[in-house]
Amino acid sequence: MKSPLKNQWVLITGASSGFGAAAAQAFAAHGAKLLLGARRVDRLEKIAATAKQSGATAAHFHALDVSQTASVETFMAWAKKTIVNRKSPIANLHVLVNNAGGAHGLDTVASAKDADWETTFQTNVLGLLRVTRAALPLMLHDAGASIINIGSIAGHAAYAGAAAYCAAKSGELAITRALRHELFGTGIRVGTIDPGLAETEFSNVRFKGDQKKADEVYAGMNPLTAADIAETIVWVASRPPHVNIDEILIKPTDQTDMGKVFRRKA
Ligand code: NDP
Ligand code: 8X3
Repeated sequence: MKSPLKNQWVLITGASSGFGAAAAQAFAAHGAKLLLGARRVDRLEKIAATAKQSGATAAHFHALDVSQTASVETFMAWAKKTIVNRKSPIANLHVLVNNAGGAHGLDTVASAKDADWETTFQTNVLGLLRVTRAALPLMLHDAGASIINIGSIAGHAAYAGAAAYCAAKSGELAITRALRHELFGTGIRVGTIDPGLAETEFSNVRFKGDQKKADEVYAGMNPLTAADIAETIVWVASRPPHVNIDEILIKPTDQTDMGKVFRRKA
């Protein structure tokens, strides 16, 4: 059976690692056409090449820093130019995956740094808003298009050391819900996928390159994988146009709550 994503344009932010890179491969397997953005362009180049081998009808990439309005606007102008050609004169972005983001530090409010708070909000909250604002003119009404935001279990509960990250992911949830109201009647679908612990580069980034600390986060438990989330993103995007998957909370079986993780002894 032909996938509803075949030949459809899919834009993924934060496609250079983790969920975004895995989503590129998962959409590629459905024959989608990819627009990939992140700051590490060398990585995007490799991911786009692999996606083409995995079945992507097209795989293009461009530098994107979601924390900078000018970068988002340049990126989206490039995306529009890439989509629009003589055969298809109207931009028809089918799926926007707002995935770029992450946590910076695990410090209490009493000891955290402005720079970490600012990066957290610039990427997870303002970046999501900027990219969506710039992408909306490229999305057709009533064509089964989707905006899929990546939230977190951290948007549903709080834990010590993550005040800014939890606030940012609560913000992502609020933005998703507001957008759902704003786009009501356009046929553009809006939803959020909110994962629990998943082993990607997330913890390495949070702990500023300290891989030992990052590994401890997943010690003795079976975390989610990037492929698990990519599969979910593609499932959401491939529902029939009248179905809007609003919110999904997805956790490892070994995690029931933020701090409640089952760990096997070595
Ligand atoms: P990774 O660190 O593996 O990937 C993060 C991606 O975001 C990278 O591609 C990175 O690209 C990109 N990114 C970060 N900052 C920017 C920026 N300013 N502009 C553009 N791209 C940026 O982590 P994950 O794949 O795990 O994270 C993806 C999303 O999932 C994040 O929003 C994260 O908060 C969320 N999440 C993660 C969970 C987990 O446990 N792993 C659980 C729940 C949610 P580059 O550095 O090249 O710019
Ligand atoms: C990432 C999951 O538990 O590290 O959003 O905050 S957690």
